[in-house]
Amino acid sequence: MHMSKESASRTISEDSTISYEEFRAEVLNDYRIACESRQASLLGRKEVLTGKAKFGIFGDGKEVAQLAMAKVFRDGDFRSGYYRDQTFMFATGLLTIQEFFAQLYAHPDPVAEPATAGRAMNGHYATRLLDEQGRWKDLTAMKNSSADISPTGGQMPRLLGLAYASRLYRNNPELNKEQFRKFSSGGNEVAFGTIGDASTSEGLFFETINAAGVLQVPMAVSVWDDGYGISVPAKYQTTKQNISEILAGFERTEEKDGYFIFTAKGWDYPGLCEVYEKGIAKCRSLHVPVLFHIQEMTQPQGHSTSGSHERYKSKERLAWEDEYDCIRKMREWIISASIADDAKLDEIEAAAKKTVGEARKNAWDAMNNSIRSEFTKAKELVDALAMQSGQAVFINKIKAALDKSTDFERRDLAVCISKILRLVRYESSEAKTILISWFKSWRGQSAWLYDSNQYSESDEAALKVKPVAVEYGDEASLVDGREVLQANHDALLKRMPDLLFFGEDVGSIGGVNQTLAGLQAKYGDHRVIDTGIREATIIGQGIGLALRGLRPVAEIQYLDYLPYALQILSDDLACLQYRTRGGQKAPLVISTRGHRLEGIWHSGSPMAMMLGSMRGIHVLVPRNMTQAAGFYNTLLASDEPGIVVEPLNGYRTKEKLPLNPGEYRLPIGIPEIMTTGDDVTIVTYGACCRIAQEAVQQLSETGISCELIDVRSLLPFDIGHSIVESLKKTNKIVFIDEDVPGGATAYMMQQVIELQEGFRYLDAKPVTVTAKEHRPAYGSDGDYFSKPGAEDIFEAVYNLMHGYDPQEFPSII
Ligand SMILES: Cc1ncc(C[n+]2csc(CCOP(=O)(O)OP(=O)(O)O)c2C)c(N)n1
Repeated sequence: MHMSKESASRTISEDSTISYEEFRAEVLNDYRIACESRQASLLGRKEVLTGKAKFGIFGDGKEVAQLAMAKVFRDGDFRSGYYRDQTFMFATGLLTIQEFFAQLYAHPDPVAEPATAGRAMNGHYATRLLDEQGRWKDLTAMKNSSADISPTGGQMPRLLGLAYASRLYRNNPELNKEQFRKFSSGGNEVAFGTIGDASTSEGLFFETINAAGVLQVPMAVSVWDDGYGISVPAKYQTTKQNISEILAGFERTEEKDGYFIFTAKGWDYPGLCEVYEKGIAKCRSLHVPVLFHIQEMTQPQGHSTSGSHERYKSKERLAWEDEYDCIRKMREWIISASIADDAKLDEIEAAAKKTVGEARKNAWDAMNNSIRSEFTKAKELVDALAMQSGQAVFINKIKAALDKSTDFERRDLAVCISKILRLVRYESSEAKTILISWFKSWRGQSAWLYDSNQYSESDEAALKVKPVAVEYGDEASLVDGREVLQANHDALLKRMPDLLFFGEDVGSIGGVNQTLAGLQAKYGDHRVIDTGIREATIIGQGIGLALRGLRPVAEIQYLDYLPYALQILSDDLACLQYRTRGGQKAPLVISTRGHRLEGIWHSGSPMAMMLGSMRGIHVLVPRNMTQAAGFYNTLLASDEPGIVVEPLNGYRTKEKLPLNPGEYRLPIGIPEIMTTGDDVTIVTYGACCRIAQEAVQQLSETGISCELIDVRSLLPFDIGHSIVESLKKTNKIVFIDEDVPGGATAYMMQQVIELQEGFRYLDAKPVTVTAKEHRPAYGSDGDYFSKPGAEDIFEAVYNLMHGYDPQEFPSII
């Protein structure tokens, strides 16, 4: 490739006013970063193959395009990408080489490994958006990366929201206020996405591409195309084996909105710089989505350390990859453009090798030094114990294993000490007491490295939100439940300029149950918004908005459709605080409705599905709309995500209209005793409360007194352990819901019987009453024979009493 120095300098730099010397320095600096990144990949693989690290996945073969992308990435911008992006992270200054190795070694210290603190495998990038107290930093003053996840394509839904936030910040004048300055500078931020060519086969990719085209947001997606998804070539992945060709229908025309689509070769440094400069300028100024299809990329070391690509790539392909290696091509171009000679480039390469070697060593030493002192202390205490023990020979044998250990895993230490303490279980000595005390405290601290930040630990944590009582006038009017929510949301929208509701049918008609009726007309279509039918990206949209400081309420029309979004809820939202060790948060509120309708896909109460996959998101199950509103208000006063399952049969049920909508806050994790009683404790939630109430009435007619408890919130569950207090009185307990057998009732039972030690107070076996295993059948009879009704509850409780006192309660059937 030949080009003049002048045209080269114009092409490479966003700033065409720079001198030739500055241009040359920029090119050589890029070359240095590319070489360092390649060395990091090569050395990283060695570390895995020699057993120092467990697994490695690297960005070799993708370096040059990422240098070009980094040039147009500005403060305030966000990345949502995947495991190949190390060069971009180095080039933008978001990752040091030492941090790269710290992650490879899983160093559990957020200072050494700021992205995940040793919690995610290598190649999972993130920047810390929060300060030590969990408060937002000024995101406009730094470059940002949302936290990567492993499932391919999973970065796409969040990317949509990151881009959509710019649109809102630019177009909503109410957001042009001091309190939002740290999140956006007039909506000028671009959200950069990266994805492998094979991962574009995922539905999430297409759903996101379509949604961003509809919304016209500043989203720049780069497809790194190396022709394979692990071993499977493009012909099995992509129609026509060409993602930009098949996305051509999305391209913008004179008449219609759409995408700007660019293609470039992954080894063509000046060409890449040119397309990124051009594409991002349009994306940023016009708020138009842009697709960069970067072709002819390579993978010099194969997919990951788990296999070798010689198994599935032909000799010809391997030879081509060698010839078209992007760094080799960049070097050829530098020489042909007379920017530097061989000697200069050799010098840069040699220096890169040295720099990376040193950074690796520093990362390794830092990791080991942090544990070494703990080993030394433990060995001292074990020696002291051996001196005072009859088991010295055996103790020393176990300790010898510790002495031999060179890779200093805390796990090894924990195993050894546990075994030693078992040996001396019949002895007592001062040394033993000291060792036990040290061990307990050390084990607690070590566990904390991995068992913290599941939920917010900031002052705004949902559990710290102060409750506010609901207020009623002397003659509060009775209204439909949906009006209670509508009044609440109206008050919230008025008070919170950063709040927005969006989902299917949410905007123009105000929701399928009219809980937002009239509010779009009142607050505008940038506050109360219709979306396409696309549950996964509705959630992604919410995550991205929340990451950029807005307060989104994303609606999933019915709980039965949550599974479309479940992967993103589980893999992205629920573990965000955890996987960044408190470095990021996305306080997204999800609104949905469930229970008590009829039919296989319109009646679900798959609570165990949620409980098993959404730890990290509060799961709230109000029994009426006043409670639901109280939960929305609490969540929106906190910095945590939560889902509110409104009871579907409650929208037309009459409730009193509160005087303080948008203000009252219901505490989470606090059950409510609905009826007091002495014989049996009944624990339930949501729509089942009403059915249980009916059964309680019928049971009272047979002389059985029930204490009915509405748990109100499943995650967290009864944080004050109040249910066991009821059990102490009744000594009998029944758990009821309409999930599958062994579903959420089993979860509640575990919480009360095991965690709250309820087993101590039982006079009879604990009972669960649930729906059947099959999905609920349609029609009133189908419903009756599929889900628990008042008769089922009556029977279960009565039989329990019969077992306890057959004389007083003779069997009925
Ligand atoms: C949902 C999901 N399915 C499968 C995998 C396993 N997996 C990891 S990477 C990968 C190939 C991805 O190929 P591509 O998108 O082309 O990216 P490349 O690694 O080539 O850069 C697969 C199948 C995964 N991580 N997530």
